[in-house]
Order: sequence, then structure tokens, then C-alpha cells
Amino acid sequence: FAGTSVLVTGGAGFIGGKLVETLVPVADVTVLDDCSGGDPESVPSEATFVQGDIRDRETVSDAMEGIDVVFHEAALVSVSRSVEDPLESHTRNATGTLTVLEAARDHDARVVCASSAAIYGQPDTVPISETDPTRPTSPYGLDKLALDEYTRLYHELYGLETVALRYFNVYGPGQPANDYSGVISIFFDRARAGEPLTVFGDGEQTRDFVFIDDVVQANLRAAVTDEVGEAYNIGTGTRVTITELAESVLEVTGSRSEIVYDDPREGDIRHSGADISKAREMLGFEPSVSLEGGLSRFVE
Ligand code: UD2
Repeated sequence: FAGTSVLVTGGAGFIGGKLVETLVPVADVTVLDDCSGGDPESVPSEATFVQGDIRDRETVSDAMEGIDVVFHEAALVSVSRSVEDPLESHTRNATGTLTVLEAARDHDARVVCASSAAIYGQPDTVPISETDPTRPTSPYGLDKLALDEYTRLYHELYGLETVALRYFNVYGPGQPANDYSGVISIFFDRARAGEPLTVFGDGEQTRDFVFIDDVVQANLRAAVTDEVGEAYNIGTGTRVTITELAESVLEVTGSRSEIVYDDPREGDIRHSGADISKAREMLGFEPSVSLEGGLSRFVE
């Protein structure tokens, strides 16, 4: 990446922030973030920070000046908020992406886009491969599907170098632990506070949790691959139940919190897990952090 200029949208957020931290020592980094979710204080001083909205064409175009690769991580990440306000989700997640792609077309920059397992909705079978049906169950999922399809279409129509990375359940230290965030950061918060860990439903639902460092790895590989115009599942290929997860969090933290069961969450996906053979073969992606290893990184 030496001599490369990169733009990270959402670079003040969880995934974008980790990318920025990784790239700052080796590349020229610009961050574009409106700080609706992220923290401006977290942006390292070595990076150029533009506070602005990805829906604003001029802001995005200015930020893209001289950029070789865009990591597009800016999004309204909450599924429940997208259900409350579909239009806000659409303008941020779909229109915002289109604005980024348009600016990239003007500046001939490669775009690596954060897509999501949410595009698959409730899958018929697991593990899910990229060719499986897409049937989103939320405005968030549908907007991510639009993002995903636009990245492909921009390659086909305009020859733009694009890659979509379909993230499964991303976790790691630094992920915010509010109602909209991932179960792992919520469980750690509760375990540390000695409060009960609430499992929604019977706890037998499964997820494929992928550690943030491996998501960064996938992005770096996508930035240099020849296999563009493609979408890749980014997970580990391994699933755990939410009960097993709760038990592992208690073990790692040594917490004596109880595990309690509550009503299932409305619209919850039963099983989710990635078939990552395409990312393995075409990107050379190989997850390096096991769930045990990733969870232990929270207590270091
Ligand atoms: C993930 C993504 C979401 C979207 C979706 C697509 C995160 C944070 N969310 O939602 O953006 O891509 O996948 O399907 O990665 N749970 C509990 N107790 C809690 C919190 C959650 O039992 O306190 C359960 C929850 O009911 C679910 C599982 O844990 O079965 C995972 O929940 P989540 O909110 O971390 O992620 P998910 O898979 O619903």
C-alpha cells in the first residue's frame, strides 16, 4: 500500500476505524465520516479527516480527489432503526453508496463496499453461498442488497473496479455495546457488570462470528485482487449457538452472571453461517482468529 491514497468512509466507526488504524502507517489515508455513529476523536492525527455526509455529492467528490482505493464502510448499521425509518436507511445505505460509486467513476478509484449477510434474509440452508437466494427481511437488508448489486453493475457498465464484501456477524473490542450493536459486545458488558446475559428465544439459533482483524484482512485483499466485480461472503465458516456463546463469554471473563432466557426477538434469523470457499479461492482470504481467540482479546 506504500504510495497508495485511500479513502475510508465511516472511518470514525468500528470497522472503518480498524481499517484506518491498519492503513495509516503504510498509506495516505483520508476519512469521510459524518460522526452520526462514529467518534471523531478516534481518527488518528496522521489521517486527513473530512466531516461530512456521504449523500452529499460535492463532499464525496472533493474527498475522492487523488484517491486510488475507497473502503466504503459508512452506513446506518441498525436493522431495527431501518424498520422504524426505511427512508433514512435507504438514503444512507443505498443512495449514499450510489453517491460514492458515482464519485469513484469520476475519479477512477477502486471501491470495496461493506455488504451484509442481511441480504440473504432467512436462509433455506446453511452454510450460505453467494449464489443462494437473496430475500432480505428488513429495509437494511434490502438497501445492502442494492449496494451489493450496484457494485456489480458499476463494474459491468462502467468497468469500475468494485468488490462487495458480505460481512457475517462482525465482532471485536471497540464495538459499541448499545441496543443496536452485536450480541458479543452486549454480553461482555453485562458479564463485566455482573448483570444477567439475556438470550432471546431458546438460544439454539446459530451465527458465524468473524473477528474484526479478519474483516480488515478481507478488505486489504479486496483492495488488490484481480477478481473484481464480485461479491464475497466474509465469515469464518463456523457457527455457534447463542447459548454456547453466552457460556464462552462467562468463561473468558470469569463472571458469575446468570444466563436468562427471554422471548425470541421478532424477525430473528434462525441460522446464519457463511460458505467462504469463494473468498478463500479468489481472494486468498483465510480467517485467522477463532471465536475463543477473539473472545480472549476482549479481556487482554
Ligand atoms: C446481524 C447484524 C445485522 C444484520 C443481520 C443480518 C450485527 C450487530 N448485526 O444481526 O447488521 O447484518 O445480522 O441477518 O452484527 N441476542 C441475544 N441477546 C442479546 C442480543 C442478541 O440473545 O442481548 C441474539 C439475537 O436474538 C440473535 C443473535 O443473538 O439471535 C445475534 O444477534 P445480533 O443482534 O448480534 O446479530 P444479528 O445476527 O441479529
